[in-house]
This record gives sequence, C-alpha cells and structure tokens, in this order.
Amino acid sequence: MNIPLHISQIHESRFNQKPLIVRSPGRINLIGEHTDYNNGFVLPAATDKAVYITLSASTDATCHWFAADFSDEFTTTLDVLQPSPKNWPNYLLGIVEQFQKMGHSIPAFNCVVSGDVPAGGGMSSSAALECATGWGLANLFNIQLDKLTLTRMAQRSENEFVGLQCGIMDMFASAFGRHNEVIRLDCRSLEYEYFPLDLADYQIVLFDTGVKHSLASSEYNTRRQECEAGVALLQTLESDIHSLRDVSEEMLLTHQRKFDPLIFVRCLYVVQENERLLAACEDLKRGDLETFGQRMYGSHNGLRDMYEVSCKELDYLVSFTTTEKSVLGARMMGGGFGGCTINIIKADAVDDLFERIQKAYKIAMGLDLKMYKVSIEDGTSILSI
Ligand code: GAF
Repeated sequence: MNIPLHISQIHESRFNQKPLIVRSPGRINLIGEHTDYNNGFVLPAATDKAVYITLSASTDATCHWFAADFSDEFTTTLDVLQPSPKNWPNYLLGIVEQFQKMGHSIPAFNCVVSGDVPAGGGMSSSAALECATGWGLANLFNIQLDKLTLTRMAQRSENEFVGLQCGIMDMFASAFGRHNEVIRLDCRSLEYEYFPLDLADYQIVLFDTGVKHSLASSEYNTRRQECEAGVALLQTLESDIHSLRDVSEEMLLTHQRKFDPLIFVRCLYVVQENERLLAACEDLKRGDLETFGQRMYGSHNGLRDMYEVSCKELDYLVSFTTTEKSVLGARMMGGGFGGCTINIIKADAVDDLFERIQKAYKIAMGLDLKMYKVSIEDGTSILSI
C-alpha cells in the first residue's frame, strides 16, 4: 500500500482539506546500546520503515486526530495538555507542549497517523512520530526549526510528557538519517559523522520476537539510575567526572571494591560498550565485517549478562545464529526486554535461515517469529505526492 497517498485521501475525506504529509523513519542501531544517556557514542541509521502523518489547520479550534491503523479517533483542545490513556496521542501532545514551552502557540490542527514501523519491535516508532509531528507543525505554522532542535524537543517530550527517560539516539537517527549511511553520534557533543555502510553481499535483517515484556520502561529508568549512582560514587573519588563517558575500564577496576557489585557491573558494561563501538567503527572503515560482527555478539553478551536487559526470546534468536556460517553478527537491539534482534546475514541465505529459525522459535517459545529486511534511508522529511 502507498501509505502517504492512503492517509492523505483519508485526511481529505474526513476534513475536506489538502494536508501536509510528513515521513519520519524508524531506526536500527548497529552497536552501542544504552550508551546514549551515558553521554557515549551510538551507531544508528534510519530505515525504510516509517511513520507518516498528514496535517492541516483545524477550522473549529479543536484538534481532530485519527490513528488510521487502528481506526481510533482523538479530539482535544490545546489550552491544557493532559496525557491520554490512549497513549498514541501523547507523542503529538508532548511535542505541542515543547513548542509552547519555546513560546510558540500552536493552533488546533487535524492529523491522520499511520506507518509501517513494527509496533513494539524496538525500532522506535514513538521517536519517529515525535519527529514527524515537530517537523510537520513547524512547516504548517511557519515556525523556524532546525533538526537539532527537533531532536532535543522530541527527547524532552518523551522524558517530560511520556515519562520515559530515554536518550537522544532514536530521534536523532529518525531526523538525521541518510540513505545507505550509518551515523556515528557522539551523544555528549552531538557531533556526528556519517559512515557509508557497504555490506557487499550481506544484508541487515531484523528478527522480531513478538514480545514486549512489561518491565521494559521501568527497568530502563532503573538502569539510568544505576548508571547515575555509579557516576555519583566516582565523583567522590576522581575529578572531572560528569558521566560514564569520562570513565575508563582501568579507573573502574581501581575503585571496584568501593562499588555495590550490581552498580559496578552496569557501569562496566557501559564503558566496555562504548569502547566496542569505537573499535567497531574502525572495523567498518577497514571493511572488516567479520570483526564487526563479532563485536555485535560481544555487545549482546554484555547486554544479557552485565546490563541484564535481554530476555529469553532475544537470547534464543541470537544464540541460534552463532552456529550459522551465513551470519556475521547478531544482537538484541534497542532498550531490550523484547522487540527485535539485528543480524548481518549473507543475502542469499536469509530466506532459508528464516524458515529454520522460525520453526525452531515456534517450538522453543511457542511464538510466531517475524522478519524484516531493512534498508537504510533518509530521515524526517515533508513529502509531496
Ligand atoms: C531506547 C531509548 F529510547 C534510546 O534512547 C536508547 O537508550 C536505547 O533504548 C538503548 O540503547 O531505544
């Protein structure tokens, strides 16, 4: 289906207005997990799976929003913003609130939302919806906005309105993505570099566990607090420590005995993952995909054993690939506790592997496995159809 055309037709028939159409993609992350809120590095990219919204100014001072994929309507005014139990409108409301905090009053608007980012797949459809809303409203109401401000607004909106203390990776990737390139983002300075991703005869494939365990967001916020506790302790022992980015493995080991063991292992994972990512970027520059793939497994092991954000379904899928010659690397992707694994697989072996892993997963977990072959595409943009 041509989603932008479809939702613009819905928009025209519901509101009798020609809308602005915005596309904002879901993201993948090759390596560097749970490093963004520790001021470290990440290596994401925007994908062909995206959120699409249509927008037009409302004629009756009330916002009329419609989630086309599950036929759900939402109406509101924008004077007092309250989180909705429906959840999806909160990603739009949070962005409106950010505009208001920046001193822009946003008139009521009509909107249709749709997309093909797998829900709960860990590709961050939420960041994509936030970026689409911010970019679209700025265009609709002639507000000057650059993409860096957009990503900061989207992150604050998620932190303050939705209540997830996420880092900036997801919105940055959605906004700044570029066709066939991954982004090495320094989450401290927000400096970034694009790396062409030449996978030769390999392909990026996501395996979707089909589960999203309910502790995902509470454990996410707990991990943040654990890292902050580690930083607070280190600040009493060393100078110039602002985040785990300022900490080396050697420094951590020197102070190990002063740490609560759990806090220590969390911090150690983050410090090692950051180092792993920097080394992985060098692998990419040399075109050494084999070593890159091994580092993906290293990342998964750390997330499973040290950071403890994996789950049995993710572990099963990653472990299955370790004996497959056609797979260079695999790991859980995103916050954890469900969602997708990201895999680098020889293109001509993907379908055969999927058939076998799907059967095995069904027997082992009783669940249907889904697969997405993803391509790397451009970030948030206004579409013309
Ligand atoms: C989620 C968060 F939203 C990101 O900011 C990031 O921390 C990620 O989990 C883990 O790397 O997607």
